[in-house]
Amino acid sequence: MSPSSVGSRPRLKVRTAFISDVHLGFRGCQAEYLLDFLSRIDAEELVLVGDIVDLWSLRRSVYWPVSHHDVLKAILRIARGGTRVIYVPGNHDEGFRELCGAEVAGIDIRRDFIHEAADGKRYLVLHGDDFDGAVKFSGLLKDVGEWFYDVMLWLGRGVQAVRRRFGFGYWSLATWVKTRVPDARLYIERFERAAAHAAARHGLDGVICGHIHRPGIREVEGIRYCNDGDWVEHCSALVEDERGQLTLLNWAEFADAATAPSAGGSRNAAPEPAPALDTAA
Ligand SMILES: [Mn+2]
Repeated sequence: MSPSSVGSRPRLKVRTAFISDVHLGFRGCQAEYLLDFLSRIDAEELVLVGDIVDLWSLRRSVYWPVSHHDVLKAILRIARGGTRVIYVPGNHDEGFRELCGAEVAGIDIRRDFIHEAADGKRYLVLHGDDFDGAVKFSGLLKDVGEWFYDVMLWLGRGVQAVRRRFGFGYWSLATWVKTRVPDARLYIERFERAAAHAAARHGLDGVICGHIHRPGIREVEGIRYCNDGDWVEHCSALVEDERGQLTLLNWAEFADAATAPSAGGSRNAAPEPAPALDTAA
């Protein structure tokens, strides 16, 4: 990964960029940060790891601001510009799974696939809802959790507006609350193990997924587990450089630092990607 400059806009050159859990059509989607990311990334391959459009939320109520539409346009523009774009639909955009195996507007749609990194390591790429059965949460907890998640995100937007006004960086109330729930940690551990086991069964070196809104890279039982996070709470992307090195980017932090250099000392330190439970998944 090497930052280069085109005019005054710095661009980030990567071999592959993985993003997921964008949730277009859902009020919690951080579309502005994502538009900034898409306009500044220079990737040979862009992988959309599911839950890009939130059909569940759109079925409840139609919410489609210009910025969400602009995200789709930006993705199509990237595909036209010569970047290979692969789309792996998730559970919130499950309707698109019918198109798996097809190519639409220059975008390859896949249920899952194997990504071979520049260092020869092979990764299973899938959204991650496949592991919900292994993680097991009761229906009631899931319903309450979904409602609670919406309320947290709504309250969080108010807090975020105040923080911005006073020059503080991005912060997620939902994440803050969930890191304090012991069950959330257990859920994440079970999910990570299930994902690692799936990669091991296929004889692969690692797994790349999303779904739980919890960015992270770690070794789980000898398997490299990578979660690219989300654009609701974290504004995170997983990127691979020319040597096959995988890194997580926190784009809210990156963009805030780039656009508000004067904020300097008043900004909070980089928020460590914190456990987040995708109860809305
Ligand atoms: Mn999901």
